[in-house]
Amino acid sequence: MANIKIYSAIVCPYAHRSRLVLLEKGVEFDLIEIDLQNKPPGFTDISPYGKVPAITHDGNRVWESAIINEYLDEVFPNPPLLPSNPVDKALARIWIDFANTRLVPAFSDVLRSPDPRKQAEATDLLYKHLEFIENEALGKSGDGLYWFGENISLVDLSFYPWFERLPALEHHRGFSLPSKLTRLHKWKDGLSQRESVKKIANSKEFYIERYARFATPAPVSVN
Ligand SMILES: N[C@@H](CCC(=O)N[C@@H](CS)C(=O)NCC(=O)O)C(=O)O
Repeated sequence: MANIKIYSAIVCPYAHRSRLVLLEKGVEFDLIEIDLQNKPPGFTDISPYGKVPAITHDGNRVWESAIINEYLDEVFPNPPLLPSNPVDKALARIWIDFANTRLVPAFSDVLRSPDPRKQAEATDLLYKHLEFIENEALGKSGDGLYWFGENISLVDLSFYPWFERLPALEHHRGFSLPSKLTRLHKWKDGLSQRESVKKIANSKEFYIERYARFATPAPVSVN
């Protein structure tokens, strides 16, 4: 039995991040699928916020995907997934924060907002964030495929799950990655070919179907 357990849900992009990190590290782990609509009793003893992902390792528990990923990078240092120099390491953390506080909320609002005006605003914002990534990150990372050039990092693995889910935005909201963002296309296509990514990739049909309920929520009943 592996001494790492990851509590995950197949549809969850945050859990996807941490599973990718475990695969990139080549460590053995047990995957525990949590039904988020019907969480097992006592789940908050493992994951205090009641969310996935959470991991247990040698009797300790860690939750929050960005924190889990840094923890994994520290306890399994090979291959390293954060740059070693302090400036690039700070930059990596800034980009992961950008994913969490800017890209992901805009992605969610495009998909989930029932109000067409809010959807349009979120769409503009999402395009703006993608352009920012194209120009400020990938456009400046040299010839290598990844955020930091030749070597994959936690930044790539923190963003990728939302890019795998783009077909759901395209299908439900008509949103697609603009073709002029050539560097971002190259990054996404390159990452999709990595062994870790291929091993746990889901089809576009899977996301289209699983995200349908967020895109077309049942009407709220007013008593
Ligand atoms: N900030 C958290 C977000 C995790 C999250 O929102 N997970 C969702 C599934 S994608 C969840 O567990 N939702 C269940 C709930 O909130 O009850 C992280 O980065 O790990």
